[in-house]
Amino acid sequence: MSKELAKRSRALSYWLRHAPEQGGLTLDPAGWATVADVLAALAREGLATSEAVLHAVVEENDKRRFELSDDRSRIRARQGHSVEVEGSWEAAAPPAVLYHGTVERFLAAIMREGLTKQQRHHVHLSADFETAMKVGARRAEAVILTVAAGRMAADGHAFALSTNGVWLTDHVPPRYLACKDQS
Ligand code: HQG
Repeated sequence: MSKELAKRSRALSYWLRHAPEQGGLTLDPAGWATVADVLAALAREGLATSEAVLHAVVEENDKRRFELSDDRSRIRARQGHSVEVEGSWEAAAPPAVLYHGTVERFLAAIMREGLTKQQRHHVHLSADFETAMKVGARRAEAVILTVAAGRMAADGHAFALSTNGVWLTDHVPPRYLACKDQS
C-alpha cells in the first residue's frame, strides 16, 4: 500500500474503531459511518480523498480492516473497536486450538487472569500460528499461547468469527491456556 493510502487507512482505523468524534463522525449502532461524512473528515485533516481512492484504501488494506456497504454509501471497521458497536460478528464454533501472540512482559498477568480484552471489545485469537506471530511481534519478540478453544466452547464460552478471519471471545481463563513450545 502506498504512503498516501496508508495515512488514510490509519485515520480510518482510529475514527471507525476508537474515536469517531475526533473525526467529527457518528457511527450507527452497527459501526457504520457514511462515506460522505468520512470523505469530508479526511478533507478536514488535509487528506482530501476521492471515492475511488477510498475504495482502494478498503480493497488494499492488508488485513481487510474495513468494509463498504453493498451500495457503497457506508463504511465500517470489521473488528477491533474500543467504542461500543454491535452486530458485526457471526457466532461460530471454533477449531480445537486457536493461537494468541503476545510478549514476555504480559505473561505473568495473563497466566494469572487469563486473556482479557484490554481496550478492545474482545480478545483476538487466530487460527494460524503465523498470524499470531505477527500480532505478538508488533510489540517485541512474540510469545505464542495456545488456546483450547474447543474445550472452551464445550464449556459454554461464546466465540465469533469476524468477516476478516479473526476469532473473538470475551475472556480466556488461564486453565485453557498453554505456552507453545517456541522452537
Ligand atoms: C495482552 C491488531 C496483561 C495481549 C493485531 C495483547 C490483532 C494482557 C495486549 C489485533 C492480558 C492487548 C489485536 C492480561 C491480554 N494482562 N496483558 N490479563 N490479556 N493481554 O492490541 O491481540 O492492526 O488489544 O496479549 O493484528 O495484541 O488493529 O490485542 O498483547 O489482530 O487490525 O494485552 O490488533 O490488528 O493488545 O491485537 P491489543 P492484540 P489491527
